[in-house]
Amino acid sequence: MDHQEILNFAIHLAHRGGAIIRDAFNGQGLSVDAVAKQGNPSDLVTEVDQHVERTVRALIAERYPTHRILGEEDGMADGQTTGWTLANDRHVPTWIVDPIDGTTNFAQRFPFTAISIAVSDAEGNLCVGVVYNPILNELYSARVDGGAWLNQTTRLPFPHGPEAAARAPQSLSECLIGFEHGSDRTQAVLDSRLASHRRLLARSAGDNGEGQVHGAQVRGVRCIGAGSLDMCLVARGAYDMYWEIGSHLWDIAAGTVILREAGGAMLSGCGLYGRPEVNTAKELVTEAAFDPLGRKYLAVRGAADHPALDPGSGKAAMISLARELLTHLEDIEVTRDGVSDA
Ligand code: LIP
Repeated sequence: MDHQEILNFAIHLAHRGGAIIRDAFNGQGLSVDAVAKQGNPSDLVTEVDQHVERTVRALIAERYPTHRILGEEDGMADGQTTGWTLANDRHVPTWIVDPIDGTTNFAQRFPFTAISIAVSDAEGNLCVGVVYNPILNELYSARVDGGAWLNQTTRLPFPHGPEAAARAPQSLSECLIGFEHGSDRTQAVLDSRLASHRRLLARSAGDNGEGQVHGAQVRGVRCIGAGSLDMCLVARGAYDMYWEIGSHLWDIAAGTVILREAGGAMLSGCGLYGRPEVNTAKELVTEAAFDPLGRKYLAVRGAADHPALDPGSGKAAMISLARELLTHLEDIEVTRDGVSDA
């Protein structure tokens, strides 16, 4: 597979879909009116999501008729609803399309919304990713071994280069964290997420007058409502990490390629709070343990190596901080993508 050719076509698709999104956003095309998916008012779809996905699918099928396509709105092109894998015995690439990530933002005309397109090879390796915010005209793109780019001209992370690259923070109190609340508002899930959110913000140690607190006291938490753009903010180096349980492959697939090419890492976001038996199990929080279909995600930015330490020390320090972050976050049970109807 020619990664550059696929990337060029993915960028073309992102511009085609992005133009439809921008026109609707500006009141010049389809309606931004949203309806609730499966009766959940926190999970929206618009006619623009559907039109963009259909347009992108048709263009891919015309150019690469044998390739598999997996989209947020219509699932697998061949109708397969369970048993999804990226690796496949047809030996063909898989396109992973989120026509509009951040649909709530789009419907509200809040300008953080994007089309996200990724490609994995037949062995299941994510190798091309494009995330395009057509409202702010920011296009993030990457292919394996080609670096990650903003608008095809600015290398990520930003600023780039050995002198400019950011060092690893010394503690969680120096970290800015992307955190999404997702669309599952059932009480147990919401309680768990809010408890995790609170623990991230709470003072790191000591008595707050109402008893002992043991939070992470991170520098700040942001919820922008679009997982693909959260991923790109980590790739840029604007966020130190982004955590979410419950989002889907199409929210993070393109961002995974962009983040890795920017020197960062994707890890399992499985929460470790209240699970002392696994708090020290380093094998749980490694790049190798990341499951793209697992719906538990922790994205970590790259970091410059410490001058006195071995190459790779910057990334290792970030992964170590990521493990510590997970000890403040509760796990939430979710069903893997493609195990039941998505
Ligand atoms: C949304 C994400 C958001 C996440 C939601 C949902 P959609 O995607 O980007 O960050 O919290 O669970 O997946 O539905 O707007 O494409």
